[in-house]
Amino acid sequence: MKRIPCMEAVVAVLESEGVDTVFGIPGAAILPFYAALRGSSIRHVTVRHEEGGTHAADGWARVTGNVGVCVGTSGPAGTNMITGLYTALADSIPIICVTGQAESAKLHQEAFQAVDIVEIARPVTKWAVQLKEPAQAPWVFREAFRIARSGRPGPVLIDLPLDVQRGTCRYDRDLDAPLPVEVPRPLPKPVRRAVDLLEGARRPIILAGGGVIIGEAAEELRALAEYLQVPVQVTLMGKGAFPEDHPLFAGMAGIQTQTRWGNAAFLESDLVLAVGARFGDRHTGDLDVYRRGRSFIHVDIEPTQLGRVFEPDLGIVGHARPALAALLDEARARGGPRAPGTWARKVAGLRRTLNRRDDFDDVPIKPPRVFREINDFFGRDTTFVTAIGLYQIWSGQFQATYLPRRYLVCGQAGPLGWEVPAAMGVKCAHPERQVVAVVGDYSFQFLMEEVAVAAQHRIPFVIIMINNEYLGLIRQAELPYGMNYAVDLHYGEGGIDHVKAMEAFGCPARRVELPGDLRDALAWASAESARERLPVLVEVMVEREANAAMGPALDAIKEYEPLPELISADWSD
Ligand SMILES: Cc1ncc(C[n+]2csc(CCOP(=O)(O)OP(=O)(O)O)c2C)c(N)n1
Ligand SMILES: [Mg+2]
Repeated sequence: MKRIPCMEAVVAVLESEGVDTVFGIPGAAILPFYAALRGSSIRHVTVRHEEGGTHAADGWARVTGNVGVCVGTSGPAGTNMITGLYTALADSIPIICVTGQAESAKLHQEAFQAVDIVEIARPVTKWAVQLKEPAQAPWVFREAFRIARSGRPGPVLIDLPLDVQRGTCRYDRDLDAPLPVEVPRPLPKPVRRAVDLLEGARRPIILAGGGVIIGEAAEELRALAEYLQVPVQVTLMGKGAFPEDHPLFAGMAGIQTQTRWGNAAFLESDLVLAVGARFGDRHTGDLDVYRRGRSFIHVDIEPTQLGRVFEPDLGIVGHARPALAALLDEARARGGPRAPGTWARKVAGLRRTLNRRDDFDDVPIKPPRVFREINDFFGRDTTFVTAIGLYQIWSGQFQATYLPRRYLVCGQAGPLGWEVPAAMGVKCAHPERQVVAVVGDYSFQFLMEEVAVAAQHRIPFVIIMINNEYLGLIRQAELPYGMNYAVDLHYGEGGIDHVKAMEAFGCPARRVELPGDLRDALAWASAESARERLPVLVEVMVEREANAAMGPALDAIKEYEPLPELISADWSD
């Protein structure tokens, strides 16, 4: 077998694993890898910060379902990747970070930019490993892809000392292929028990988490819900697992990203079938309220997730797709499809009556109005990207999503700045899709340097900024402390002029202050970004101290805006 530079074998593995784009920054300690990359079919996008590279790889992975790759040199490049690794671990996103490293013999000598990145990355990865032998190079990478994809997906870090990178190995790409990934099927007995419970419940709901999207199980979810006429809720990470205009859609329960009717429906339910959901604290709020009066079936691919937050009445280990399919098969074996009953009608009634207003005409603009315009203007196929802040909470409450992998949010870790690089990763994966990043003023400033990358590589997307010139979420969190401290970003005429900042990157931007101008601005940004092939910003100046509806428990959400008048409804048969 031919002997080749081991980094060429590694790049051949990347190609065969379906990687067409990598995000990174070269440095002296990773140049043998870059030398191999240069001769490959893979596109390298030079980011402006390694954290941006990890989030771009993460965005690419969230929409392709494949493993995203980020590359950097030794020392600070790897430490800059830690937030991205943590984000990917928290949200079960498969990415591989590749770091250069000083020569093996120098690692104990405080060499320039030699840091023990494997130890630093260990708690935020599924596997962190240093390559020791050139002969292992292709196999360590194959295993990294297998680990990143299997079970609950997640990140891997591979550290490459310079001397090992320079080595050779025997490798023939024609004799090699990706390693198989197991798709665990549920056992028949707990599936039968679950259907017993579903049939016995009077007011069941299915709770779809991010696992339904990652597991490509949206079709199976819909078929099961329709067959048994069980209303479906989604978590924030599950947004898109079920079309929000479906008659069985039951909204979102939660203490932040929730709908009023979602919480009401959840509190009325007597059984929750949770699939690929982890009972995150921003979803459950106070666990006594969350659990009281209902039983839980918890389906998860990762056995150690069962019982982690609270003990379910029934736990089922399995991949979301075969698990939902098995539940449907079992339901079918027991009888024909159900007709919509009182419970499904009641949920539909809650939806009509218990909502929130988004039709405000106020100046300054009230944030819900922005999301009304976003829902009206953008098509169902649009991919939205958002991170963390009040703007994310309004987005979760007001934005409608219809398809899987169209609503991307860094739900658990919530690193500010995630949107711009993640949107870039999405657009690299799907150049034909309309991509929209919804950002806060502060979050945008976190990694705004990545706009330069999109401008250089002509990666177009729309950025909609909800600008309150505040660390708004933290300002609201400070209310119970009676303070407004260290959160105000306002200075001069209106803080940073983001329009000018975008223009400095060579990108178009527009500022909107009146609600009536929103639609035009969105249409302009959408057309302009497609025409110029550039990121385009719409900066929306909103009411500075507007608050989002939140609370400590599902039954204790504080509303800050006037609610729609209650329409009386007759839910009876
Ligand atoms: C890296 C990081 N640092 C700090 C925080 C804490 N944090 C959460 S939201 C927020 C303020 C966000 O402000 P902005 O982006 O303007 O959104 P807003 O809440 O005003 O809508 C901060 C500081 C965080 N989530 N991530
Ligand atoms: Mg803000």
